[in-house]
Order: sequence, then structure tokens, then C-alpha cells
Amino acid sequence: FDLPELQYPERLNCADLLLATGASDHLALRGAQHSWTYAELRQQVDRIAHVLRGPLRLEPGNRVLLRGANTPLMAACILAVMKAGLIAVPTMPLLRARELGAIANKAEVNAVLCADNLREELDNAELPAAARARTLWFGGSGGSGGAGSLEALMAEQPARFDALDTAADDVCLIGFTSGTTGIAKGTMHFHRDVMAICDCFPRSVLQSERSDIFIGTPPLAFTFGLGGLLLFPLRVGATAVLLEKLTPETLIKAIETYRATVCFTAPTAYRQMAALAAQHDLSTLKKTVSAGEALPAATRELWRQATGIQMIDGIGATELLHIFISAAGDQVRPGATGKPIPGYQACILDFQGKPVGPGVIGRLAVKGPTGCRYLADERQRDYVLDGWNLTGDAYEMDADGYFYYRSRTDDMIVSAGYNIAGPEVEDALLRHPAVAECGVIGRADEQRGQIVEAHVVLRPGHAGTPELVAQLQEFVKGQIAPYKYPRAIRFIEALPRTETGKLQRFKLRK
Ligand code: 3UK
Repeated sequence: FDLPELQYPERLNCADLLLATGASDHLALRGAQHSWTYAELRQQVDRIAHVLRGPLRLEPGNRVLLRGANTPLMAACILAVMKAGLIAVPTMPLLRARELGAIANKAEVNAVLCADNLREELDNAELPAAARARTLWFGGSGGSGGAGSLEALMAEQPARFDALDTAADDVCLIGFTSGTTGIAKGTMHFHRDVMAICDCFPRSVLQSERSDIFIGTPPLAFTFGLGGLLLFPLRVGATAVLLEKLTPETLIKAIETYRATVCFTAPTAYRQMAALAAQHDLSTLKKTVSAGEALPAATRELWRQATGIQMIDGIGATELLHIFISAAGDQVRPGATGKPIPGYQACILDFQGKPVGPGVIGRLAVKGPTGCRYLADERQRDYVLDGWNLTGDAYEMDADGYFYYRSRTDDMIVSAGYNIAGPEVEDALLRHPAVAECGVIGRADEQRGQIVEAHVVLRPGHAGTPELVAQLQEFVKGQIAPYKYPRAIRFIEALPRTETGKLQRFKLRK
């Protein structure tokens, strides 16, 4: 990562730098309540920064828990925390009181900014006393602005704030992983890391520009959303559309309404939007980015048929802040995530930590400018060595350096001595016209150790009969090695997913 564009000065405030590019009269953020030009956004951010340092009396390095759905005001709060030299701890909107309390204590937060409409769980959370005393509310969808609210305090503050002179390697963000296993892990990121993600994927793969209009579903509290829906647009002076509670139906409508050019969401949302594409004018849409979990080749094809757009798949992680392996346009190889994007290196290791050659499945290790720093030391010891980060994914490389996702390392199914990757079976099942969504897991079995078990959500108009089970099994055998076929198939209404669109396989196993 010695790329010239990734060399930053020693003193650096990422929020200050990110806010500097956009033309004053260009729309920066559009939402349901507010739409702000760059000049207006700078003022909002500066007033919030004054509130943090003035009335809230926070000191550089203090940590601020943030809670709100995707809105321009939530975005301004995150930027203000960083501009004031504080550390942002954004939290996912659906978190419950117990989880919020755990994060607040792990991150040792000193203050809270919370949207009114997400107040209840925060009220019930066990926060450090100092943070409870320094909690401010801001208008969620209802738009409060009452006495004592963040907005009321903002109105009394000057409209210009001089950014705190932070070091490039001062922490400005603690990101918590969405945790498919349930336990959230905190990872620390520097001002420099925030700039680096803006100068990697958006520059070399997405090729975003000022005229772009970004839209999508991932929460700003998920670094996929923070980058794609806030930091990347700001870096090039473009426009971001921030909307709450988007579903595939409302997202595809919003793409049309806002004339969006770039979309960020998870594979499952693209599958559902593909079915609706014919009813919408998506002519402004140029780039669609899929991340959070593996993009089945079947979904890539479905999307291309529905929209004519070649999907950009990219694997990212909270630990590394954003996407580090990806490909776009004619660089895409179906089935592969892509290649390490300039600035990052990746390799495949065996369980002893030795690199393996092309065609062998192993553990993905990644090194780059946004390296990983866990809050918990034991995690750091077990998963990070010499700047190389083990992501927990089983991957395979081909002779040309393309990386192919197989499964999470601990999700590999071992049946009668065969290693079987659930996502490969899912890709095969998704090609059947009756299948809308599916999740494949290993179920303990006396004879085989494990058997392949598929959980299938059917498209409307199909019934989960024994005949369909047999048909699906034959269908899979016709596409991939027959020993991989699902010996058990269960039909369910919906798959359990995290707020970030990840399938919760552990719930299917229960
Ligand atoms: C999985 C993928 C296959 C993979 C994230 C983009 O997902 C993000 O961060 P998390 O910390 O989870 C990381 C794990 O998710 N994954 C993500 N993308 C893909 N698997 N193909 C993909 N394209 O297991 C990885 O280790 O929640 C994604 C940007 C920022 C992010 N934080």
C-alpha cells in the first residue's frame, strides 16, 4: 500500500477534508426531511461540533455513541464527532437495550446522540453514568427540535467550527461487526483509514464522480453504508440519498425518483428488485454494488437480465473498514469476487498458516492500508499477524489471481468425508424457478457426520410438496457434483437475516 494516493499528511482530520471537496451549491445529502447543499451540510456539521465541545464539554478522544436511521442529520452527527476530534461509535438501529449497553460499555462512551424514534431501547440500556448525563435527542422521522434537543442547542451555536487538528493515526471511529454469531466485536479506525477507503474502491473499481447520486440500504452504522452512502460521495463532491426503512420495493422506487446512478445493497435485495425492475425507469442507474455476503452467480445473471447491469461484487469487512477484493465491467469473472483492489494484498493460507497455491481452498488473509485493530487484545492475537488479517472466510484463488468465495471457514459442511460449501448448493438451487431464497447448512448425521440441508423460500404460486423436494434434488445433481445435493429440504416463510443482509446460518441449525 505504498500507492502515492494513499500517502497522507501526518496531521489530518478526515471529516474536515471530506467536507472540503463539494461545490457549495451542489446537493450533498437528500433525505425525506432535509436536503442540504454542501454549504448547508458544512453549517450543520459545524453547529453540531460546537454543541459537542461547548454544552456537552467533550474533550478530544472522547467517544460518542450514535443511534439513528439513515438521515442527513444522522450523517451530519457522525461527521461532526470526527471533525471535533472525538470518536464516533455508530450503532445499528435494530439493536436492543442489552446489546446497546454492551457496546456502550465496551467502547467506554462518554456521550450519546440518539434519534427520537429510536429512544426506547436506549432509555432501557445500561450506559456509563457520564454518557447518560450527556445524552441528546434529535428529530428522527417525527422531527422534534424541542427544548433541550440537539437542534435547539445547534440553533444557539456559531455556524463555523475550526476542525480539531488531529493526527492521521488518531482513532476517529469504532466500528462494531454485525456479528452473524451474535457477539459484536469492536474495531478501531484512524482518520487516515477513512481517507484510504475513499481512495481505494471508489477510485479504482467504482470510478465515482461528482455527478453521481448514491443510494442504498446499508445503515450508516455498518461501514458498508458509512462508506458507500456518505464518505465515498463526499470524497468526490457527489450527492447521497439517505432514506430510512428501505425495502426492495421502496428502494427501486427511490432509484427512479431520485435518479440515482450508484446503488449499494446486499444480494438478497437485488434478487427481489430484479423481479420488479420491468415496472420502473432505471435508466439513470449505472453501477450496482453487492456486498455483505456472497453474490451467487445466479443472482448476477438474474440482475443482468433484468437491468442490463453487470453487478460489482466486493468483499469487505468491518475490520478492514470497506471493500478489499472486487471487480467491475469486463474484469468480472462469474463466480469470483474479483482481485485485491490496488492498495490491498490477499493470499490463501492453510490451517498451519502456510500459503497454498491456486485451486486449493484455504483461509483468506488480507493486508492493506486500513488494517485491523480490535478493541479486545485476544482477538487481535488470534486473527491479526504482521498486519495480515484473517477474515474467517474460506476462499480459493485461480492461476490468474482471481479470488473465489467458498464459505465462512466454520460453515464448511463435511459430509461422508467430502468438503461441501453451502453457497455453491445455494447458487444451484437459486437457478430453479420455484426458489426465491435459500440457505444451506450442515445437519449432524450419525452415518455421514453431516448431511446437506437446504432451507428454501418458494416463489409465490409454488407449494412445498414431496414431488418438489425430489425435483429440486435432481435439479441440483444436474448442475454440481451429485454428492453435494441436499439430502434434506425444508420449506420456510423467510430466512433469518441480520440487519446487514447476512444469512444467520446458526439460526437455521437450531
Ligand atoms: C462476508 C462477503 C462473500 C465475509 C462489509 C462491505 O460485510 C461487511 O462487513 P462485516 O464485518 O462482515 C464481513 C464478512 O462478511 N462478506 C462480505 N462481503 C462479501 N462474503 N462475498 C462478499 N462480497 O464473510 C466477510 O468476512 O459485517 C462489506 C463493506 C464493508 C463491510 N463492513
